Amino acid sequence: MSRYTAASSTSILLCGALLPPFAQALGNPHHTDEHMLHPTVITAVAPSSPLTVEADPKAPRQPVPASDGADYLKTIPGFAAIRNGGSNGDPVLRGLFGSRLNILTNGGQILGACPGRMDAPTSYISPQTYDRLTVIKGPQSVQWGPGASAGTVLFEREPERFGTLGSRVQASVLAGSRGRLDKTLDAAAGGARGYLRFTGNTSQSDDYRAGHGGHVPSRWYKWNGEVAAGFTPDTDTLLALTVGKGDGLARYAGRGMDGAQFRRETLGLRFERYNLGGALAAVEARLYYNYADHLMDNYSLRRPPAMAMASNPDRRTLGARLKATWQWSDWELVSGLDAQANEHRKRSAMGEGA
Ligand SMILES: [Cu+2]
Repeated sequence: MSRYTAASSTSILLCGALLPPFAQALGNPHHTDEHMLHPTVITAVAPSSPLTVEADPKAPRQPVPASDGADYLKTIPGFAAIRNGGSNGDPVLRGLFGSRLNILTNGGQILGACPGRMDAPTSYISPQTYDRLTVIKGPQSVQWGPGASAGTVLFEREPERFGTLGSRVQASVLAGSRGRLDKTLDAAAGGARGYLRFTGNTSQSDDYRAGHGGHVPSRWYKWNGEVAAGFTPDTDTLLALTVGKGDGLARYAGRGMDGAQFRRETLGLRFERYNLGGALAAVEARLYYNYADHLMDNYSLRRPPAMAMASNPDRRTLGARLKATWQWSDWELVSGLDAQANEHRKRSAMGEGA
C-alpha cells in the first residue's frame, strides 16, 4: 500500500514541477531564461482525483480508436497491457491483473472462458460504444463488488433523456493500413416516456507484415451489437432492458491455437429511482446475465497440422446488485447487496487432420 501511495504522490509532484515553466513559456514565447527547462507536454487521460480517472471513450484519441478495452486502458497512467496478438490484450494495473481487476460493463461482470486468457473481459468491450469510463485505482471502493484489489474499471452507457420526441445518430468509420477498418453506429430515438437505443460496431485488421516481408499472424475481426429499451415514466425513474450479442476471431503468432470464436451474449435489467423523499435519496438495482462462448483450434485459421485440436470453453455469469443511497445534511450512506454466480465449462476434442 505504501508503495502505491508513494507512486501517486511522485506523479503529482512531477506535474507541479513541470506545469509552472510550461505555463510561463506559453505566456511569453520569446522568453529566453537560460535556467528554464524546455516545455514538456504530457499526453494522458487526466485523473479527476488522485485515485479516480474518468474518461469519455467516444472522444478521439491517439493513434487510432481502441479495438478493445485493454487497448483503451493502457493509455491511462498506471495501466499496462500484456499483448496478445493484434487485439484483445490483457490489462495490468500497477502490476496486478486477472481476477484482481474488477471490470464491469453496464454494472455487470463478463468473465472470459479461455484458460489461456485469449478472452480477457476487456476483449468483449468495444470502448467507442460506451459513454463513460471510470477507473478507481486500488481497493478503496467496495461499491462495485469483490475482486478489486488492484482496482475497479467501469464501462457505462448513460440512459437517454429525450424531453420531447427526438432522435440522434453518431457514426464513425476508420480505415488504416494493414486492412484496419472500424465502423461504429450509435443511434437512439425516444420521447419523454422512454427510448430505444442501438449501438453496434465492427473492427478488423489484417496480419502484421514484418521487416523481411513475411506475415506475422495477428489478424482479427470482431462485431458487437446491443439494443437498449428504456422506460422513463418521470424524470426520477428509469427502467431499462439491454440485449447484446457479439463475436470475433483472432490469429496468433505465439500460440498453438487461434481464437476461432469469441461469442458473447448479454442481458441486463436496470432500475433506478431518485428523490424518494426523506433520507432515502436513491435506489438502484441491476440484474445481468453474461455468456461467453469461446472456441479455439489449430486448423480453421492456419494451415492444419497432422493432429487437429479444438477447445470450446464457455462461461455464464449471473449477477445482481442492489444499492440504496441515504443522505442527511452532512452524511451520506451507501448500502447495498452484491451477488454473482458463474458456471465455467470446458469441452475439447482432438483428432487426425483432414
Ligand atoms: Cu482460447
